[in-house]
Amino acid sequence: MEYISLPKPYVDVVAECQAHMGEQVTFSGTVHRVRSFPEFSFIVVRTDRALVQCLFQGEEIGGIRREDVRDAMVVKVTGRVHEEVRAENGFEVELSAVEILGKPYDKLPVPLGKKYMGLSLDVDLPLRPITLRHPVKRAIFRVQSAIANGFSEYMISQGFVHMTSPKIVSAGAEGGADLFKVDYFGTRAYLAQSPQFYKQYMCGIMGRVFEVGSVYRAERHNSSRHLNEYIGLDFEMAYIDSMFDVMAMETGMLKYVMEYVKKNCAPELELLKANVPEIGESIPSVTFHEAKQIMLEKFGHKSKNRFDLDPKEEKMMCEYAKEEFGSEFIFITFFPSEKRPFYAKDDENDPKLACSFDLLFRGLEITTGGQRVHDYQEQMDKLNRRGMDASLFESFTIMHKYGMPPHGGLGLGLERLTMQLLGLSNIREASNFPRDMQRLEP
Ligand code: AMO
Repeated sequence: MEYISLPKPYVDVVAECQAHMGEQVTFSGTVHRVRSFPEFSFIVVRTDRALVQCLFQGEEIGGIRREDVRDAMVVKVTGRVHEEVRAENGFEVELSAVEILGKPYDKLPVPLGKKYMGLSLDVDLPLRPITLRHPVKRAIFRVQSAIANGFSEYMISQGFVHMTSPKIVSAGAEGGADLFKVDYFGTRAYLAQSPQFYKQYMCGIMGRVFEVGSVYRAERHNSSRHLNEYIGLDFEMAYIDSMFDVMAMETGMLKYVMEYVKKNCAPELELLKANVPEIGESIPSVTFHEAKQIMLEKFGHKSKNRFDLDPKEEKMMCEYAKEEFGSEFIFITFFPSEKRPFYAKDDENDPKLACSFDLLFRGLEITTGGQRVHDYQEQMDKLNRRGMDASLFESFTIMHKYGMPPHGGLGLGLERLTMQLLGLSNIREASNFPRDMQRLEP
């Protein structure tokens, strides 16, 4: 029998080296780049987060020959740290021992050691287990992880409970044809289009809930803003007075997330040359109707879409928000009810409009949200008005039947937020292993 004790603390190699100048350190990583000179080589070791320059003097260290150290070898190195202003992070490690932990069996298929690899997506995506090792590529996913963590932290601080919802479901929540079918032991099932129903149920139970989870859309848009599987940052909150409470919560959350990213990802933001937006006390908001007017008056643009904004219009409204309010975000509210989902609450003053909003950021919709129908009769009437068979939605309307608080929430696409924050031109760059119409691997 053995006892397994607690783990050793995680060591940040750069901080450890900086704290031990002039002393010996040991750490592990992968050989990122080797630059050889007649008497010595610079071995740049890629750790979990940084590149560390190591100096290999002479022809051999402890049986390891200098000429044998090559790209992609996984090593454990020991050496003395000393200041070196020309090296990344301002120090260098003069090696005294090298242990080989893993080795490559072939030449790397991409130039990982270069500052920028300059790969097209067609070359990059099939090789993602390797290309994501590149410091610039992996930085995107450190930032993405921080966005999700900042989101979770803020939600928890506001009394939200972290929930999970099933991804194999019997019906779509968002309507439309973009459902992936699944054979569920001989019964037709689908991959969840959103956690919509479940977050509504849970908000009737917990009051405030959030989820970070996979969302599946079988849409056939092979566009730079659509994925067939993405990560949704969703929340739902009870006892709201209106959808404006939901929008205020999103404003607070985004402000927190941006600060969180700045605090936790400074090296990555620098590497990616990212510009984190400033969010003040509020985000400007205009109604859908006002947006159409603004586009006509300011841009001479007569919109053809009666129900939504198209991508060009989203850009226009962001340009307007930047010029008029100095904001990189803008809410659009009160969309025509007809094309908003059946669970959206209609405006009491004008039932043709839904209490539903989108949030645009740097020219792209990143969020949809709103107030939901919470009254049973109102939900049944809405289903009937739309000619939907209410009996198919009994497992949804059961919550309304037995009383629900006024509530609302939103869904934010993690990859879209990452893409806009980092100025990426294609959403696939913001998904580590993207699922699109052509891609099921890796
Ligand atoms: P909606 O369908 O607008 O709303 O989705 C919410 C947000 O999810 C992101 N998104 C996508 N990201 C990548 N690829 C896609 N194919 C894709 N589709 C959507 C967008 C979008 O704003 N249940 C509602 C939300 C709510 O009201 O709570 C919903 O799913 O960033």
